[in-house]
Amino acid sequence: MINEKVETALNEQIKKEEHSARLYLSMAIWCEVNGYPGAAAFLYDHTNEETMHQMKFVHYVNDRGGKAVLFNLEQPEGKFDSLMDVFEKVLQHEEYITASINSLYGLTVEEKDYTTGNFLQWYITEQIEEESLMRTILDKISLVGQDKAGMFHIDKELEGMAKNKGTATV
Ligand code: OFO
Repeated sequence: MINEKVETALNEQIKKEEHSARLYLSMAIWCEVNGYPGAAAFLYDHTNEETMHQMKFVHYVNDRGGKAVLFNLEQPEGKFDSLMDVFEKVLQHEEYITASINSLYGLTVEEKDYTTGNFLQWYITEQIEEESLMRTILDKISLVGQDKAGMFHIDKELEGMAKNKGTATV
């Protein structure tokens, strides 16, 4: 049985993962209507990933004798200055999620809930990958600057990355 403090913190994380999905969906929509179909495909794909992250938490809380809770969510940001702005915000958001997962892990150590700590290992590894991926994309975007041909190429590359995962929804 999960303790109440850990259950509450896990439910907060469920909310954050759901917000992540909505934020990336909002970014995907912006990309799609602003001429970046590849980036849109990548972010639609990432929306699904965040929903999967949320679902893993939901099942975990319920399986441990707790109850997953859904909250009201704030409206995600929908206006961006550029593709660079979008991916800067993706990276910022992932850093925020990493900090949140780490503090959740810290709580499980404090509460001696080693089962949940073990469950969180998957997220800790996932966050390393997410941050590294977003940094790589951001570096590429910075490198091409305003160059239209370079941007077109990056957009194509992002489309390929979404399809490679096999879960693209556009
Ligand atoms: Fe759920 O990892 Fe991104 O936010």
